[in-house]
Amino acid sequence: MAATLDAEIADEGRADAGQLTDGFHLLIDALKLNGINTIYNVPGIPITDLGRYAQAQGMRVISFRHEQHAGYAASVAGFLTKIPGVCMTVSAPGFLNGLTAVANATTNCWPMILISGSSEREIVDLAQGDYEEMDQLAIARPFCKAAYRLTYAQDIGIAVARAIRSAVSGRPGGVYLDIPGAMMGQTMDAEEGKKSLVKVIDPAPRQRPSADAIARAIEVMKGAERPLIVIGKGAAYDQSDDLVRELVEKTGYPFLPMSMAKGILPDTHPQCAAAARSLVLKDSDVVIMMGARINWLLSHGKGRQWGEPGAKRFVQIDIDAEEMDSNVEIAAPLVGDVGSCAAALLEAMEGEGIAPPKDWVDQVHSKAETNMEKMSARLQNNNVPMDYHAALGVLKQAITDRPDTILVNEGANTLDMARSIINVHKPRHRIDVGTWGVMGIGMGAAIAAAVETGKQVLAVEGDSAFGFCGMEVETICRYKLPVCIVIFNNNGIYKGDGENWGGGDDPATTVFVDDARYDLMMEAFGGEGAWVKTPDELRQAVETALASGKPTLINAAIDPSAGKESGNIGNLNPQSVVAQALYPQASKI
Ligand code: OXT
Ligand code: ADP
Ligand code: MG
Repeated sequence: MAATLDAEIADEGRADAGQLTDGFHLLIDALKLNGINTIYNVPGIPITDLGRYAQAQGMRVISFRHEQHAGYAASVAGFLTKIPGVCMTVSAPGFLNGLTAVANATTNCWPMILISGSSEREIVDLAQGDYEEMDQLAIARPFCKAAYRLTYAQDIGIAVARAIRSAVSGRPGGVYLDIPGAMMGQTMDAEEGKKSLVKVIDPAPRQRPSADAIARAIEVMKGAERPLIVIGKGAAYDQSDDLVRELVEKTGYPFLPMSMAKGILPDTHPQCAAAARSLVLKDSDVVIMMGARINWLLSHGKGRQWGEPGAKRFVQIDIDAEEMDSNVEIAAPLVGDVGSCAAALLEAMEGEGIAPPKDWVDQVHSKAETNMEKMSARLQNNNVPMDYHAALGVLKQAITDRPDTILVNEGANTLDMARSIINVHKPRHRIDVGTWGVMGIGMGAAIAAAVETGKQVLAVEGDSAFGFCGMEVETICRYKLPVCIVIFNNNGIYKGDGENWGGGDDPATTVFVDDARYDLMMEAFGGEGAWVKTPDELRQAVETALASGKPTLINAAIDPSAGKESGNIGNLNPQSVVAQALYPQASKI
């Protein structure tokens, strides 16, 4: 509903102007018209009132303590719902804080819109030193999929429509919308304003692959002796869960879920090859990529991990044609959305006798079983201080008991071990550091997951990872969100037992204060805190938290020596023979 300003207009002697609306309300109306009902924001000049008015007009406005986390929340909302999440910030510093999240959203192919207030254009363009002066539009451009600036309130409808379509169509990404403060105060006739709004029809049209492309893919699949399907978070985003499942089951191929694709088919599915990762990557001969890039997370499709160079044939399903051949030759590119491609493949497979040889399936199954048995024994340990396995064994069971819980996960060891240990049972029920491996996404992700789905969230956080976003526990308490945070507190980054290699009094660069009481942070804001040192204590605390739905922070003491440098990706740290000669400690890492 466009707000009417009769009273104010009358006061100002402008009653003859009729019923007016303004930039503030047109923006709110344009978002609502397009099904965007939540804003993740940090208030301040010039958008404080915009937040108030949005709340007054029935939108949910979640105010954060820092824009980066509001931005991460918006991006995760986009991932979970396919509707761009909106983050709203003030100018210059607030905008820059939010920009990290837009860049991260674009990198992850998640739709979000960053809306930032900006200062007087004339003053900014002449660099005359306005309040929070910055040429935000120019700065935003390289970090997003599209960037737009509004000058006139009458263009709000079109600008919002453009922002939404840019964010969700084709490969989704982050969009920046610059709203100069002066524009928000512009008024126009309410009826005209209403007519200027645009409802975006079919913002992300289904993209069907061509029949030729499907036939080519079927030919490749027919020749497969050791096939594999790799499922990525593009497939999770697509929400064609039933079609993906049907394709996997009808082909009978082993499947490897990338971390945020876990749960499209449950990790406990008999065809899941997560526990035979090395084997399937190395020995497969045909690999079907579904919404997953062949980037660093898959060693670019090359190297020892992938076996004999050039021996594999790839079928790749991706919404973005430019993704094809980015790292390796794609024998059968399928440009389209995951659902349409899966449906077309299913249809074309009929009667083609596509099935994997039994010995390949048996081999993968037996490797996975062996790895899972080995793992299972380690999860039972009762060591004090706890190691990662003991603590994660408890959390694995908690999620098995409550599979509707959304798992958020960040850290290095905390991330890598939780990924392989905690089974995910439902689509889009695992949110983590994504393509950039970014630390600090945890609280924004947890808040968005709780707000967008209403479900219980379990955030499993390294103590360093949590430190990037810890102040948002106040936000969690303020909005009374069902979020249970478990901090794996090993007193540091990767490990808590590092030494200062110069021998001075300062602590090592990677260690934190011993036994930090993160649980008291949660208590400070009225939530529940627990400091646990054994698997039994952890089990009890998690059970209480998940049963109550109350904001809870469980500070779980983990052996400071239990982790590995950089978790599973230590190989990415640069090496130098000079450094190895200088520092004997280097070899111990
Ligand atoms: O097949 P094999 O035999 O190979 O075995 C594999 C699987 O088959 C098997 N497996 C299983 N076995 C049994 N049962 C089951 N169910 C099962 N499932 C799997 O297990 C192995 C391994 O399988 P996995 O995990 O699938 O495979 P792998 O080889 O690990 O996969 C490769 C990758 C690359 C796909 C995978 O490792 C991956 O996804 N990695 C993501 C890594 C990542 O993104 N890390 C985060 C960044 S690290 C670093 O940059 C950090 N920083 C710097 C920083 C960052 N990032 N951001 C910002 C803004 N500033 C700074 C910082 C500060 S981490 C960090 C903080 C760390 O400290 P914390 O305190 O937070 O955390 P702690 O480390 O805990 O202290
Ligand atoms: P992961 O990290 O899980 O391997 P990536 O983020 O690397 O996944 O890859 C996701 C891919 O999915 C991107 O290349 C993106 O273009 C693609 N994608 C996004 N949405 C869709 C969709 N609806 N259908 C098909 N592909 C999609
Ligand atoms: Mg740590």
